[in-house]
Amino acid sequence: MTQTPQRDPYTTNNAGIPVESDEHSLTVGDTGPVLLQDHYLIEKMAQFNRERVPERVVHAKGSGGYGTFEVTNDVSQFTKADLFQPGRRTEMLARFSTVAGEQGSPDTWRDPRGFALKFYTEYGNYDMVGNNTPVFFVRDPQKFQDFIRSQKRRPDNGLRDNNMQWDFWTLSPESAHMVTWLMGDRGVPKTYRNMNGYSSHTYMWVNGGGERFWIKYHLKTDQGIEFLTQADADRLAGEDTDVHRRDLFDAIARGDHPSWTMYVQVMPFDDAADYRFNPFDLTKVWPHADYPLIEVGRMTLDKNPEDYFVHIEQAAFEPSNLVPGIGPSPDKMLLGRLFSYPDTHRYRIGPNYAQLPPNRPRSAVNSYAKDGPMRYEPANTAAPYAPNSYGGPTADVDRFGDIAGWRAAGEMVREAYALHREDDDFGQPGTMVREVLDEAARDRLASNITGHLSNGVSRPVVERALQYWRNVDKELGDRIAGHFNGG
Ligand code: HDE
Repeated sequence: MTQTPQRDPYTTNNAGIPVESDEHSLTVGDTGPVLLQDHYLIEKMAQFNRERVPERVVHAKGSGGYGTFEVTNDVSQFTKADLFQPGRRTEMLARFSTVAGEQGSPDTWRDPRGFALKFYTEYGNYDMVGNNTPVFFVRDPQKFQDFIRSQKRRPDNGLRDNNMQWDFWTLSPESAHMVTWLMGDRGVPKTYRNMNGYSSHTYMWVNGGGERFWIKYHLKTDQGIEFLTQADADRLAGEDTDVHRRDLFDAIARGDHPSWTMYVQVMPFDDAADYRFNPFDLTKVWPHADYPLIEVGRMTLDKNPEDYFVHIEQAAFEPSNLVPGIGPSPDKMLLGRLFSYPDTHRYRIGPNYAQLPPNRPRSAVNSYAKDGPMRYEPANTAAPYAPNSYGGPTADVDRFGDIAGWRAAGEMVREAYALHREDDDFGQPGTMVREVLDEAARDRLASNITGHLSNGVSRPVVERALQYWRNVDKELGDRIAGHFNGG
């Protein structure tokens, strides 16, 4: 029997027992059966069969790293959140992702990019789970599942299908603003380091005096915004499927630490009721002229995960992780997400996902949760219930009892936002096309749309798309129509 020379450290099985060989199974003679008592071989095969957890239903392909967030400006007049107090430095984790592609899909497919942050604060984990766009395709959580199905693979042939995408978008005119972003330069960033992040949603901030504000986060890349043309993106998809993952990992490894400056737009609480449009509508941006950017701090990523699966695949971001001083807003999409994320984690990585290394708070956890699969932190053993008279934790109502909420009353309804003067679908994307993009960016937008629409989209859906773009901007729509009508 040949053996590799002995080395230190020696291989063990999962129970720490030294193994007899890395290479040879235990058999009866050299042609004999493989023996059941080769428990190391059996452990290897069984473990291997269980290596995969389900990929994320969206945002499956991602990359990430650890870093620090440091406050650079005093925003304590707007929030008492510990991580935003002057001088604070907070450790954090970031994960960037594409949305519709699977784990092995190319990084350069046209898609929004996820921008998920987890801050390990003194008072538990704060998660800001945003995108590289300040708006989204739909404004009601009822439509999210349908939207995603139009982006993913068809049930019959397992193929992605531009016809489904345009069918859904053109029947959902609220998507126009986001589709303008997606079809423009921001739809394929050059690298993850060259894109901005946005909360997209409005959140509430509460200061030490109990005063409330509506806010939106912007994280501006310090590396500068850069994008890929469709031609370069297509080429890179073949040349290096993982080009953005590689870029982020290599940059951090060589000490070229990427950073982003965080800003907020702050809206006084009472402005919301009669602002021009519903400020909680996720398909709208707040004009900077009305609510300018206020600097908060800088996040810098300086540490690669030592194990991709442990730290990035098992990372569980959840918009419901809001710490004292930060609350939700009436944005229906955000309220839907507060349920959805913890639910998907329980399914994907198990009900005790909060104990996994990337999700474990760095502050005390004194919850009354107990048991369940793969539990390894002990429960409150003194008394597994509250209230108790055995010294178990009690909620500190004086310090943490205030609710970051708002007054709500009325009939139960199912309806769109329509109470504010500018609650429309096409106004903001039209302004973006005419006033934000320059001529060259408009050219690329028109060409990206034309290319996408020319790939398997049926004539009636193309017709609807031409009208959709004319609604955004007459000239842009006519220009795209010219291509299809031989003009
Ligand atoms: Fe997500 N989304 N989403 N989403 N999302 C998920 O959670 C969902 C939405 C975003 O790096 C899932 O852990 C619903 C908006 C990011 O791990 C899932 C709705 C924005 C990531 C889910 C939305 C996002 C996710 C899949 C509509 C930007 C990746 C796996 C109500 C503001 C986080 C998971 C990471 C992931 C649901 C809409 C961003 C299924 C129901 C809007 C960055 O729970």
